[in-house]
Amino acid sequence: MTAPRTFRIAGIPADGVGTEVVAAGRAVLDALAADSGAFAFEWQEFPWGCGYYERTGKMMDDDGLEQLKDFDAIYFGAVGWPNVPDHISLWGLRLKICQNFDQWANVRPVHFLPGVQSPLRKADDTELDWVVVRENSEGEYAGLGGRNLGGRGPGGEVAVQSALFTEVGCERIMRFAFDLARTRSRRKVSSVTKSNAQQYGMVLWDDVFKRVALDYPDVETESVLVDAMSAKFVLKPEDLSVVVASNLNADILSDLGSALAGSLGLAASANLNPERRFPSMFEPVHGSAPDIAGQGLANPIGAVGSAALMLEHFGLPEQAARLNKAIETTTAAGILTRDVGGTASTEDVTKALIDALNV
Ligand code: GGG
Repeated sequence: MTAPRTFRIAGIPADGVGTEVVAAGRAVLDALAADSGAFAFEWQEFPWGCGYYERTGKMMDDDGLEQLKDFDAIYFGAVGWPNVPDHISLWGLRLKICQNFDQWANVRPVHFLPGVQSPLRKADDTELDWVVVRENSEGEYAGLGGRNLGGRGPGGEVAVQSALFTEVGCERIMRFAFDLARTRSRRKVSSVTKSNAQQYGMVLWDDVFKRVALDYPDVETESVLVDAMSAKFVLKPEDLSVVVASNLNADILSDLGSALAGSLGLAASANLNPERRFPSMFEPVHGSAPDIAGQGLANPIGAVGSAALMLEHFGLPEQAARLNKAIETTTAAGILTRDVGGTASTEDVTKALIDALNV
């Protein structure tokens, strides 16, 4: 008998409901692995986050990236808590990992689930399913800028926040989006900018998009301004397949997409380093949700869907499909947390997902 293939996973639950959903995801993944007998997970959990910051003044260890770099993947919860300014917690953990590990492709599927009511009436009788591809390394999140002139006294300070667009950064995320479109039934990429107002970086984005599109004549394209795309998400979502956008625009659009699918609690994501020079990171789209944290109310489906994306990354598409099917079986049976209109706890949904693995 061959030994099961073991994947070493770094767990970083971090803050708030992150702890609850990572525990749920681990339980479901371990159940799947035990049942398959073909693979196993070796977990190491890291205590980083806002609680760690309170004790040490740091969101993660100074050599944290060194500690993470040889894992097969990172399974992340959520970052942010009222005791730490949000820009400190985000830059000290999630963005530190994404940027230093060059996880430049953030894949955020917008998936409509049976038994979950969408606020869109159209969703009742229209097949809706699209993916937001977020440029995850530069754009508005390049971290370039500064504050100065505080010496002028109250009201005199200035701040500059610059967005960075490079041809390399634009081209790689666009090729990723086109390659993804080729795997889908609707071969279409929608590129999103605000290039009428932002005439440098986003016009470069548009130029690169036109150039890259020439290499994919079999893929339909459109370029849409972000304001118009927000309206399209609501009014004509059946026309979407792959939506590629800059860091900030895609972050906002993917939250809109998950809300349209019923709840942010359902949305999965993968922060990929496609070259595999570094581990990729899998996390639910939602944040730490301080209002419901610690009460057993968190929806674990975003975290479990992210685990499915991790299995795909490991080259286990059948196992990923099993997880996704378990999610559909659970929601179709009406086992739903409060954010999607149910009364089930995090634990109830986790147990239902494990039971559904073999349905
Ligand atoms: N699991 C996602 C998460 O923790 N998000 C926290 C957050 O505020 N993210 C903002 C961003 O990454 O743009």
